[in-house]
Amino acid sequence: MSLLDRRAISERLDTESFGRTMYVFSEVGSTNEAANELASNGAPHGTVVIADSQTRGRGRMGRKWLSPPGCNLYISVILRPALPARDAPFITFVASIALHEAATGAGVKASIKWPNDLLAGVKKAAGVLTEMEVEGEKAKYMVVGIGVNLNMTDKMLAAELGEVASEATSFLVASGREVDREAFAASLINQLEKRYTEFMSAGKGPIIQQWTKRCGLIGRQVEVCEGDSVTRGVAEGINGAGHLLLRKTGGEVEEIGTGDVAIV
Ligand code: BT5
Repeated sequence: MSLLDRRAISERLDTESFGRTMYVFSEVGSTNEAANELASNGAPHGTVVIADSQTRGRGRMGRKWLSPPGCNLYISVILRPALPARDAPFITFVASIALHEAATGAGVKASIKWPNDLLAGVKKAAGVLTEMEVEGEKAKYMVVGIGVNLNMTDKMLAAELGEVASEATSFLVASGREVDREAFAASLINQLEKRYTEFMSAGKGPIIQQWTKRCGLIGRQVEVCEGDSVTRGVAEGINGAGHLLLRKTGGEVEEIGTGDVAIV
């Protein structure tokens, strides 16, 4: 089973701060958990935590991110942006754009699904989880975590992901090509710094534009589930709060703050 080679990642970085401090583990509970701990102990902006496998990989709202060894990428980056806490969704969008670019570079036709998924075809190949420590109304630090299924075969997806397998895919299954994990990790880190820097200097407008271009939901009839509530409408985009805009049959536009989206 191949572990990740830290040097093979480092030598491909063209960043200023992202990945300049980098931890590569064979196994952790969760890279987000490790990064949060490092951040609370003062780790610098741009610190990267990568693991070959996770035993407690997490998704949103207490869900699990299944994280077998030897095939995928689990990565978290510590950010210390001067940002209001309410703008955290935009860090997820920045990461999704970076992920989409890195996927395209790896020969995978991908699309973004609000709020935090990357699809290859119609199935989920990656997810983003942004967490933060808040101080007053500002983020003291943020941790953006990304899990990407890279080299899982159909057989591995079925064996490792159980009931989730039918909704999940990997870059290998989607493109037929094996991905060099270290090269992909470096390309993702490079993209993350580039997109993050653009966001911090140019603001939300360009991010909304770039995200919308890569989103596979726009113009489609979708259903958003949040607890017991289901909202249907045509996805039109996102607004400055990071909410999904749905045009309902009556013509009015509803803003959705959280939920899981399905194309219907
Ligand atoms: C996410 O949550 O999609 C965010 C996943 C973030 C994972 C990364 S890995 C590095 C870092 N460290 C962590 O501990 N986490 C981050 P959500 O939208 O809530 O989706 C979670 C759902 O995706 C689960 O409930 C499953 O249905 C599905 N799922 C779980 N593991 C999967 C996998 N490996 N591939 C595809 N789908 C999966």
